[in-house]
Amino acid sequence: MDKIRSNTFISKKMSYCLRHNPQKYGLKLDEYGFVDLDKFLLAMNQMHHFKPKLTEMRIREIMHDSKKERFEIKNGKICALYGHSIPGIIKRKEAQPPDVLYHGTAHRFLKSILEEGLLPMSRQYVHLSTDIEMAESVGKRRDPNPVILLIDAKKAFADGIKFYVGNDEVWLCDHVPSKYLKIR
Ligand code: HQG
Repeated sequence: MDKIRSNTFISKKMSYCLRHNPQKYGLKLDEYGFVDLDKFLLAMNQMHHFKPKLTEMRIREIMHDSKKERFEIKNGKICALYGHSIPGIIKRKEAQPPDVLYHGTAHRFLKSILEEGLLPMSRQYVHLSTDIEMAESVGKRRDPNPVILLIDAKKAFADGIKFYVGNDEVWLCDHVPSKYLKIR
């Protein structure tokens, strides 16, 4: 297995555990989505029998090599920065977003999005990007020629809609009503 493939493989297992199913690994996330790194490593190795064993150094290497900032390690703990679907809501820090944010999606979702606004669907939050390129790559997961929506985050924030920090490029929101959306 080449390195990129194995990075992706490990990263996907980490995301699955930290975003969607820590329980399956015998782990419980705290209210901000963190879990003790030692426990995480033990559980990941027990479940997947990684060879060589998954270590903190290997995880840091994967994080460093990735284009996306998916995880954070802090005070001996690790968390996923976005993408959660577990039942208990993971708290994120509220902050003032950039004036404009972007969301890439499939044409087939457009009608419903323009009616209902952007909804979290199976995740805990709506995911918004700080730049068009990122929104495009997110949208391409579902449509080879995705629709890019511009979000008037300045107005939405001024109107009291809450925004939360994912990482430097990903912002989170509970719901974006369609009046703040414009098709690029
Ligand atoms: C759509 C990946 C119908 C929404 C990505 C999206 C991102 C609606 C889909 C991150 C709707 C949900 C998140 C409505 C929203 N009607 N469809 N009212 N509101 N949708 O995967 O934002 O690589 O849960 O447009 O790259 O695509 O895994 O969200 O198409 O950063 O780290 O419902 O996950 O990151 O899809 O992706 P998702 P997303 P990783």
